[in-house]
Amino acid sequence: DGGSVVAEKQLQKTKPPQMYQVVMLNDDYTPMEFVVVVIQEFFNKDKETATQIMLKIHLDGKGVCGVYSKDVAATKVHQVQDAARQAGHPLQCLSEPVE
Ligand code: TYC
Repeated sequence: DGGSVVAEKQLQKTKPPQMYQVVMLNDDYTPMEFVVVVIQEFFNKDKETATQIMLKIHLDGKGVCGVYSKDVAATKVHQVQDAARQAGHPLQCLSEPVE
């Protein structure tokens, strides 16, 4: 009946959740190898991919390490910030909505 058509349309209208990209920023002090290890560990990249992302950040000033749901992206940012602080490096990381 009409009610179930409306219910069906409402179900189909449900949007996927907003995704967030985790962006890493360049600086003059954090060692390249540290950035590569962080990208491998927290963003599940192999060494070659992590190296390419690190070099992109180094050359362009910033780069996307991965795209996640809001809460997972926030966790990645905290993991990077904690690792950088513990190692005494100024590495900065943030998350922002995609689009
Ligand atoms: N620019 C740093 C250097 O020359 C390397 C670096 C790359 C730092 C990426 C941060 O997000 C970064 N040692």
